[in-house]
Amino acid sequence: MRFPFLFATRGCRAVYRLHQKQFLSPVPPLWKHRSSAAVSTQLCKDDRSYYITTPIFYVNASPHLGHLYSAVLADCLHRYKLLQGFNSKFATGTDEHGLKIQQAAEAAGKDPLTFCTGVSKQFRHLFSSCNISYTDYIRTTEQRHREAVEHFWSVLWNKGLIYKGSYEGWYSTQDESFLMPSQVGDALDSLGQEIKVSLESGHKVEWMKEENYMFRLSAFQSQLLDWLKGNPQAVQPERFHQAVLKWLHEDLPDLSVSRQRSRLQWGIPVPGDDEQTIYVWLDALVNYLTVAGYPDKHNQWWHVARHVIGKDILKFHAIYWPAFLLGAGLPLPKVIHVHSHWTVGGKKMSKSLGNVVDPLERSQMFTADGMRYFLLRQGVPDSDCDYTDDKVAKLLNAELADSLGGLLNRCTAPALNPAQVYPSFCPQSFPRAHGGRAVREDYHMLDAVKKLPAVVEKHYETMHIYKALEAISACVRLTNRFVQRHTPWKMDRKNSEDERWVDTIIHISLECLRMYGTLLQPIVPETSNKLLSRLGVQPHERSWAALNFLARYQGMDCPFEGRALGSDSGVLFSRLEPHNADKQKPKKTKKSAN
Ligand code: ME8
Repeated sequence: MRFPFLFATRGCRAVYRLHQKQFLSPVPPLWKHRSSAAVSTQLCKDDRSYYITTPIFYVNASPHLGHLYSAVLADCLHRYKLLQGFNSKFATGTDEHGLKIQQAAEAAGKDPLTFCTGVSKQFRHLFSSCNISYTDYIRTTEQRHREAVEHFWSVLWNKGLIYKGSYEGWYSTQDESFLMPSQVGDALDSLGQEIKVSLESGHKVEWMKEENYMFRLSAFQSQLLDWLKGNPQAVQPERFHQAVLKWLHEDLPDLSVSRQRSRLQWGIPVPGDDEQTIYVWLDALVNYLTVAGYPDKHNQWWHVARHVIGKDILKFHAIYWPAFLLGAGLPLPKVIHVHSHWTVGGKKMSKSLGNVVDPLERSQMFTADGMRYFLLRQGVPDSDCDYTDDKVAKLLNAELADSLGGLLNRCTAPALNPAQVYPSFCPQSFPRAHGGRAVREDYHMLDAVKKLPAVVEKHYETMHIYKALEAISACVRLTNRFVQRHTPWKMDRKNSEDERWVDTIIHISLECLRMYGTLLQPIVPETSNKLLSRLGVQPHERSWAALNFLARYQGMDCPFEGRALGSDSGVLFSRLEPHNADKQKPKKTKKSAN
């Protein structure tokens, strides 16, 4: 028996009283340890560990564009950290318990587990189609998760942080959320009848009154404020950090953490009380610990946990979750990266409006890399973005097919590069001090590309991926202009001075392309692989540490100089027809572009 002390409600009360005193002494502020000057050996080792998660997705319906967005963001951060030599763990998965899922399974006429397995597979299929390189896929119906949740509950219980009480108030099944009266408003349903809805999500709410278990959330208000004030990077971007601070200055009542089993059967029973089911959000949040190896082996990963979440679930992650963790005596997440939402045609995606974008269909239409690039290039974490197929096609044509693809095509085409090599750089043609054949704009471009890895790193770190892509795209344009400016195709290779200059132009352009290909690996892994392979860059030469731009210009040896290019496997990225993207088969790219 795992919890002999928890088998009767009465027993529970006894344990609660026993631990009241312990609870009254403040829970040590664990987040402070991590920023303290005394860095232990263990922490030094952990410096190279990285743990990133997506929200686990509800299986009441098929995946939509927003789900893919969360997954692509986390995948990008994971791949970026791997490039930097980190030992990175990346978890995603499905949230399978709760009333909403119970009702969806009933509506589908299936038993809940069969229903969940079916939809969970759809998420997995989407993620593998889009190269989401998770290292762990968790389902909350797994036994390992049940054990973690039961253990977590028992820790909170033993510390006197959970007590039996009664809850009366509003509940939104769609959001699986309890709401304060101030968060509820009036609305009309599709039949014109008056209903109450959540002001935040617009979902219907119902009045409920139940005996259940309560978590002492109110006791954590000041510790949560201290944590946020002491860690201004804990919730990013800043506007979401401010939103959480604002909530914490309002009333923070205790939280109901169970539902009566008679209403909710599809969930983990409260240990020791079969009449109650654990609240789905407590169950779901613990998934992050389950993957880390909780309760026995989570230390390596739990110190370095980062969550990527949508703005709709901020309160659960930045208030409930840290409070549960503080209660359980565990470190808090290092960062909660929040992103905004995708709208479609200016409206929230919804089944009733019929505007839900199927990410699998779109990734077949635009390719996996195409969708990844679009979402990361256009998605702004701070504010909502609108999706249209037309925008996707235009962006991909301009930046991947024409600009990047065109540059690669120019510099590797046999007409300009007959020897099919990474040609030599000539320091006399392009001296460090001005005076050769290079002009001021060329030096400016070199400077911009040299600084690019640091710029990209800064933006990847704060999940402002679109800014990193903006910077890369601006550099690709500069390199195209550089080639355009010097018109190497007009030069005569029989003239040795001209030949050295043409080779130098191509050498520089290929070095630029090598930088872009390396930096773009977390965004468009297939396209980057194609680009780097064409340049002859070997897999072990594609890490962050290998980003040594234009070594010859610095007076050092360049390992690529004179090396044969890789084989030509066709256009880098095929063009799409903007006005009819959904019916268009990919076409060949333009030969060259700016
Ligand atoms: O909330 N645009 O699951 P969920 C961008 N199971 N992202 C969106 C989006 C949109 N329009 N709509 C949803 C749950 N998302 C819980 C999470 S975690 C312990 C439990 C993204 O299936 C966004 O990240 O409703 C959101 O937080 C996530 O999908 C939730 O999906």
